[in-house]
Amino acid sequence: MKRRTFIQSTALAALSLAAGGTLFNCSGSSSSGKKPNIIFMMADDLGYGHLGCYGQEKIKTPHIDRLAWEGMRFTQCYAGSPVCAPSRSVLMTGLHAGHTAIRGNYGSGGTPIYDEDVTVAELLKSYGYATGAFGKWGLGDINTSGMPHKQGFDRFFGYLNQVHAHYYYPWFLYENDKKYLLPGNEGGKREQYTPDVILGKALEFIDQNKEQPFFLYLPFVLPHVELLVPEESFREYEGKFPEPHPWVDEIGHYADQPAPRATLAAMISHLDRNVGRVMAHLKKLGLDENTIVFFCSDNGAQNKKGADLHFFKGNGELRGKKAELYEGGIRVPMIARWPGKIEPGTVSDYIWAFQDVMPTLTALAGAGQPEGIDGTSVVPVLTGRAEGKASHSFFYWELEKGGVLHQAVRHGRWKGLRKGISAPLELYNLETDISETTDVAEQNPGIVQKMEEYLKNARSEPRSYEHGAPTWSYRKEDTGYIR
Ligand SMILES: [Ca+2]
Repeated sequence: MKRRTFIQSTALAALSLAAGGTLFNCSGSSSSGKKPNIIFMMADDLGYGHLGCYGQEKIKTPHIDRLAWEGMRFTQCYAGSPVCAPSRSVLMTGLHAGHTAIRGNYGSGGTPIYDEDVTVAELLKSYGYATGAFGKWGLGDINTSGMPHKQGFDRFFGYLNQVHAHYYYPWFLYENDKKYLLPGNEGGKREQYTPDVILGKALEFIDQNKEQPFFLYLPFVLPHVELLVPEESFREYEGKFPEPHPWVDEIGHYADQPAPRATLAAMISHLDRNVGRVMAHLKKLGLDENTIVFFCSDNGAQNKKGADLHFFKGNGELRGKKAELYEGGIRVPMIARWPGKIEPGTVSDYIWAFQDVMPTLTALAGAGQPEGIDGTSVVPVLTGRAEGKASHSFFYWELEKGGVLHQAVRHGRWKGLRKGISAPLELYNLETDISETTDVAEQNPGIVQKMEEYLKNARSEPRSYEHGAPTWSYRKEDTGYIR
């Protein structure tokens, strides 16, 4: 049974949820028509340094930069995890990496969240929002409890299985629980670039729901590991950079790429144009003023398949990358734009993380703080009324790597990290050492002790998972590629 309820002012919605009855708009307020639309855009593996507004010099991202100029750009916002599935799990559940349902990129990419898990979409739906998710889901494959339309989304279009989302030219996607065929990609053809197909469906969702408040979740599949982009986008960067590392995929999982640098840059600029298309669509429909738009990434940039993290400074000055708990794995771009409510051109060093997204979005919808979660609303920060420097005294991340539990803590200016529960804690002062170059644990035994105390109770054991049989495989007929 779904069990998440709100602490304040939402008794009716809570009752409705608890009773498992029909969910309805029960705000009882005549102002319900003025609830802001919420668009939450999230790139995949886009690093802290990949955007112009975060210091990128080689890749053009004018539309996202414009969001930052017109809104608030955060310099210390953190993803839920350094990898895809748990980061999305934190985002959807409001529980941090030591409590949330999915703790790693398991198995075949389709490990589901359960019926008992309550998502932000379910809460917003109970508050009268139309809900849609378009892109890479990653929290439950076909015929599992984790499918988005069983987790609060009225409409879903895209990839259910996150390994399926490794491919930009597959021969099918899913529309709710139905296969949606892409004949232009059959037999190895590359005619239907899924980021654009998915965006088209998302714009339709906006059209269909323009008269009522909607929550549009856009987990983009760009610029994740495979390096492929349509020809017209590639041309913008063709020959612009030396290409000393053409990518040949030895196991044949990802496509080969002779010009990885130009392709990665083109993919990020392509993503940027798609963000621009969403914003232009909002303006065209007159929804621009009453819509709050977020843009972020699910984890730090990676360095595989010729993505050339160092050439582009994809994670800026941050140490590490995707799948690591150093800042490069978890600190991500985060921008919020809301005309008339968020002061344009603001840069905030407020510290917050993905577990805060659920309560932030429910607060925007006029609901109170959901009970039993780890997050807290940052709406007061967005509207310039916040006190304090962080949403929490302690932030927590974990990721099991090779059977060893890696953990990280942020406490004020301090960042702690250990590779194994019995391993010594590394300590960094992020105020003076954003690149985590110098371990200062020895000089600060009091901070180390405080963090180790916190870590004793920071997490619960993950529950058992039903990974299920893979519905996705690496067969060539599935990828649609001819190699
Ligand atoms: Ca990712």
